[in-house]
Amino acid sequence: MRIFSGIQPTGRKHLGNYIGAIRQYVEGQDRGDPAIYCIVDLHAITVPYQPSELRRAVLDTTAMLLAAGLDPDRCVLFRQGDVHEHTELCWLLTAVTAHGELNRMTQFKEKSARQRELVSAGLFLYPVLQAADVLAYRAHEVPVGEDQRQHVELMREIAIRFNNRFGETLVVPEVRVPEVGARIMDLQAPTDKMSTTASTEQGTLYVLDDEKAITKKIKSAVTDSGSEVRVAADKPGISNLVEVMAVIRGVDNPTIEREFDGQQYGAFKQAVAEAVADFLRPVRERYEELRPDEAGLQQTLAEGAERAQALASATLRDVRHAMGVGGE
Ligand code: AQP
Repeated sequence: MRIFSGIQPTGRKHLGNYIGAIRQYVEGQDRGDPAIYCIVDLHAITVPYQPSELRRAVLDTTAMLLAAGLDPDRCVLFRQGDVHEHTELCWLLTAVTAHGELNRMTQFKEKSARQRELVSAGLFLYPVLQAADVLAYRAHEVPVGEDQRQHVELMREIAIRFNNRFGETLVVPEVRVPEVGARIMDLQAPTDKMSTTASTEQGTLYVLDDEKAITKKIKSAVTDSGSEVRVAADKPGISNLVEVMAVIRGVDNPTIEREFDGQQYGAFKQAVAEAVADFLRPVRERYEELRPDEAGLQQTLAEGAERAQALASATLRDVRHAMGVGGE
């Protein structure tokens, strides 16, 4: 079982990224043959950014993933921009990607609507590069949060269309979305997902937030005017906190509802704040130990890129051959 997933190089990963994706990456190391994780700097350039900041953010994210439990001896961890096969395959896959499909992508619609400066062609092609990331490794499984489900469906379409047009070459991957915690919501706008680019500071719990910040944000989380700790469509704020608590405790939502039955929101929020702080503290502490060793982080990424390239270049050879591109 080959596993692949990518994560954007934003140093400030939030609880949604951690619960929806990073937790699954760590677990995937035991099942993946191999589990391959990529820090997607090429995706990060599709919106306005600073080059020096991007390099720093890649190291931040590398340290974060290692702090969360990724072990370079048990997975392949690398930077997308170090393996040129991703961009080449992206271009080749545009031949079997419909313009209309890209136009229907929710993330493109939302991000382009928010974009004040140039809406780049890269933002439009973002899902094709994502398809290339996964298909280059012939991955069977893609662990992501709920917001990425549509992109994995598209890459499946692309792989199927490629195989139909050029012969059986690519593996059609399956999405893996966690049962609980696939969509952690913004604390201040609990009908929207917690997001790096769209949420406010107060609405976002960062993995590196200290106990004080965590408590403040959770205590001021938007909730309804009722008093029952219960998951319900008309209680998005409380439902979100129940779900966070359930993930941290490793139980289902009804177990949390029973535990806090009859308690006030204030007491429940206090308990969630303590649980989140305890959950994230070891990651923050480990991050602080690992982040200063920039040479070590670069070395980890370089070794990962070498292993990744060996796998991706074999796929590229087959794809180019099947498509009749380049010399024999
Ligand atoms: N709120 C969320 N709940 C659960 N999972 C989430 N993910 C993102 N938000 C939530 C998952 O985190 C992984 C890495 O995401 P990413 O940083 O590469 O970018 P993203 O998916 O675009 O989400 P962000 O970080 O919030 O950024 P923006 O603001 O750009 O949307 C993915 O597997 C994602 O599903």
